[in-house]
Amino acid sequence: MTSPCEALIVIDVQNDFCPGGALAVPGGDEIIPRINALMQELPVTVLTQDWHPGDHSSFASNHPGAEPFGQIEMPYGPQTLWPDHCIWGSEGAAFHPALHIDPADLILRKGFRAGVDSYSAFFENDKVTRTGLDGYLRERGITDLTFTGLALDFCVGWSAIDAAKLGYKVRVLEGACRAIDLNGSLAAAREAMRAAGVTLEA
Ligand code: VGL
Ligand code: ZN
Repeated sequence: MTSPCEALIVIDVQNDFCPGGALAVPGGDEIIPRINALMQELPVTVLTQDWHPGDHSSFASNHPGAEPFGQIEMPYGPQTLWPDHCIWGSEGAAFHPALHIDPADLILRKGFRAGVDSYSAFFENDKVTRTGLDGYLRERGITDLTFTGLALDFCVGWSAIDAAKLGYKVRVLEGACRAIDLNGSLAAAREAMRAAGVTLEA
């Protein structure tokens, strides 16, 4: 039995993060059947969508001379630069066609302000601007969160850590996630999740 205080959070299962996409995560599409099945088991499902304007500051193409996967200093701290991805309204920003969209109660978009990235589903990368997801979940009485999706070491990890800091009981199903693993980011994310009190399950 599942309790009504539980929600499944599905992070960024979009074409650009799947094989063939602009920022493809290896095996990104392999997790979709399990996520679809989980939607039938948990009482509430939230999907997130990385959703950037073309002039987004996380795109290397908007910084002359910069390369994807490099770093820049933003007013809010260091920011990894990415290939152009998940440009709002594009096919790359659409959910992968195999992902079941209909069971979702909420679709939350993030990263739509040009000047600040948003890995976490709760806070933008400045760590203060809220997306509104915490208010939504609280108002529905949800206390326990199960995270799945892409990428484990960026948007899933940052979201899970913020959720734990906000007081939710958090588990991440690693088998229902895939990672980018840039410069040791996967090991670092696992360590940071554990330190924040996130439970990592297969
Ligand atoms: C993501 C890099 C840039 C993610 C989003 O969904 O993990 N990673 N934008
Ligand atoms: Zn992004």
